[in-house]
Amino acid sequence: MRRLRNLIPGVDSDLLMRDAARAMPDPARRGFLRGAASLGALTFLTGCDIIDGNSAEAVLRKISEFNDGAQALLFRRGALAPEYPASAVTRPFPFNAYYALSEAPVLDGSLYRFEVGGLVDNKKPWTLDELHALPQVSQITRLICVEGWSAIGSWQGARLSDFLARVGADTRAKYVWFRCAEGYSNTIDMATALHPQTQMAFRFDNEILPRAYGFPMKIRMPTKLGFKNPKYVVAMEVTNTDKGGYWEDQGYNWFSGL
Ligand SMILES: Nc1nc2c(c(=O)[nH]1)N[C@H]1C(S)=C(S)[C@@H](COP(=O)(O)O)O[C@H]1N2
Ligand SMILES: [Mo]
Repeated sequence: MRRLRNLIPGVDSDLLMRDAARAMPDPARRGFLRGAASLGALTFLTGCDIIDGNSAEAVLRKISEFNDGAQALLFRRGALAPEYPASAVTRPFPFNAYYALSEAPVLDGSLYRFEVGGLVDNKKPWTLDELHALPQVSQITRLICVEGWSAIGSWQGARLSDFLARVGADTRAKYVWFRCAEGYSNTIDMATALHPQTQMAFRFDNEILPRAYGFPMKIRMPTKLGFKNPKYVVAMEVTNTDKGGYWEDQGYNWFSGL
């Protein structure tokens, strides 16, 4: 049995697998963790031969292929993603998008207005100063990208659940949709939107969010894969219609998390 070690240079594969295992059905997860998170165990549990797929990407893809319905059943409000000490933060933290950093959107913070729409009482747009004045929380969590890497980052911002309460969102609605400056988008389920670790992040490592990581706002949800975490977010809509998203529309597993 080949151990999932050193698949991604600099990343502790055991920790990565433990995080990833959270997306599995419970008996499978326990068996998987008991089996010391080996690639052989994952092959056994998923019934797929991924031993030749010699990369974390293949493993993560297998996990994300669990169908959305099965994953939704697994979701337990309050199941938290692991948090880490400040010393564990990956430096430099990677930039990732479907384009190079030189093409990343450049937003003017003073002109920025966060648009709020759909099933909410108050559709007033928010300035950045208003958003920064919301109660702030901090998290040091792992971002896992389906492309086969993961990194631990430190984000500060407002709980999305607090914001949804403040704008009078109908939290019986099924989804929250986000639109980004360059056209990227995402739909998440309401349970994830209300999750205590789902954050409107305005800072990375206690500094204003750099352009690379989504200035002025990234929606950070450590219970979901990296692509479900939109950067350069300019609008939000509370809705009962699944409006899809950039990667979801290209066939990526919609739920992609726990
Ligand atoms: N607006 C926008 N958000 C995005 C993306 C993007 O291309 N555009 N890429 C996603 C993907 S695939 C990942 S892994 C993370 C990467 O975040 P990072 O650059 O802070 O590491 O952002 C996600 N959010
Ligand atoms: Mo990603």
